[in-house]
Amino acid sequence: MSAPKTFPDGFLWGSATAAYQVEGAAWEDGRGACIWDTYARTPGRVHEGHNGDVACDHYHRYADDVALMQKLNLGAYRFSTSWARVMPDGRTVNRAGLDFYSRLTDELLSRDVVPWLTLYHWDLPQALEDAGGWPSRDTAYRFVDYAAAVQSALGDRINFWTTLNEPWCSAFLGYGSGRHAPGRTDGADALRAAHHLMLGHGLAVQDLRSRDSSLTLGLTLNFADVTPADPQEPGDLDAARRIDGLSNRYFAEPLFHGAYAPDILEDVRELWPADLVVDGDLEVISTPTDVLGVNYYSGNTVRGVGPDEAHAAADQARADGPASDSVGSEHVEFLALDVERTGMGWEVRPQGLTQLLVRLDRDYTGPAGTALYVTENGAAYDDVPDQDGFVQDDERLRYVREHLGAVHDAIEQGVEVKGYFLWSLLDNFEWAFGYDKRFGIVRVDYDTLQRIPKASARWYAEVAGSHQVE
Ligand code: NCW
Repeated sequence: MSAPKTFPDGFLWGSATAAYQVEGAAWEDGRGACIWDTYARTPGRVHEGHNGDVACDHYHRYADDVALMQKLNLGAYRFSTSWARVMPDGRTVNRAGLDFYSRLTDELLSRDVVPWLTLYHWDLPQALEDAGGWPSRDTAYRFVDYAAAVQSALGDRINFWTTLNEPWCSAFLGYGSGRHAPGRTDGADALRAAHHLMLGHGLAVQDLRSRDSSLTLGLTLNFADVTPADPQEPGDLDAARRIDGLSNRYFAEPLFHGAYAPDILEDVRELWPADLVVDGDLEVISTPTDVLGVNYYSGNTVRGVGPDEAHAAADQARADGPASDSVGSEHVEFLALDVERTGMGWEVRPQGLTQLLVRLDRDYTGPAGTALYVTENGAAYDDVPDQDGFVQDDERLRYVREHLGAVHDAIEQGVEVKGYFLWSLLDNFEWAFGYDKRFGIVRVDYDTLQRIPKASARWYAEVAGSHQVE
């Protein structure tokens, strides 16, 4: 048996959720409609027409959920606020909505769980989508007003603030491939959305900083491990460069280097709206931040394909996963290799996380003095509960153990990673997959809404309590 891996003092052990995925109470206390309410009601968009109306009912059960976190030795809870709860029309503050997050924050603090707040986890108020959504520049300014409203209610008690979760998904899945709300499919709009999300991020960071210079501010990006099918083959190397660029560097370059990378701009040249970037935008977007949240789950092996093969590859790609039919993936085939996969069909690649953290530290966060946190990692599997609802989820436990080992390897290589948030605390509404895919370390019985910790939760509680992975 190998020696236990001990994590540094102060390492934050947490779990994560998002408002639309867990809260439910979709029409209570004045909450307005968000784009996921609409998308989920559009036939054919979400598995079996599921929606977030009830979800895990966290809105009413938050006190029990926080008690459970404490029982599981969790030191931090990463949650998101629902813009449509705080501002039902995207513009006007709803006090009752803010009050929920105030109660949740107080509950967390009373149980010594550090609150980590994400302002936007994909649930744009429908009223703002109707006014143009993220492809409209005005949405970035509305986001700043929303951030300010949340800060004025909770800024006295919350230190960690991240603006956006995975803007790649909001822009490219929401406006490019249409796999996520609002389900639009226009490549140029996806690029507009991406730019305005980042602009909103930068403006919000500046505004929050001016309100309270002591806040810890940043955002969370999703990253993937992208490898060429044949590293000797120029076409495959270029396919890997392209997908790495569009998924990993698209946001990191403007944020940390104040410019879109020339090779990526070239890849999307035909779609690029000439009037998109206004003077000064990139200075705003690259406003220094304190933390970068890293969401990492998987990776892809890619192959370059000629124009003749491109159509067949595109058809295959639609079956292959989120990145494969998005903007810029033309002429790239995502290989369906016979390797270990999770219940989402995502390849299990723990070593990719070590490489990613080392690379981010070298290319972006190290020079900028920005701290790294893994803000999401975890896995969905086809859980089989016993008669009491208990799940012996050995695969998930092994997935998390291996990825924590990968984080530890990065720390041993000198990368300062300051925390890890397991996705997710609870089984929840998994977007287009509805309640069919379960990421939780705690099972939710959707008939009774009972919470039943799985084997992975018991194990993670020991890890969080001891700061050690055996
Ligand atoms: S779908 C997705 N997820 C899951 C979701 O439940 C959560 O809200 C998200 O933050 C689990 O974690 C995130 N992320 C999409 C990942 C897209 C991967 C794209 C790969 C690019 C090569």
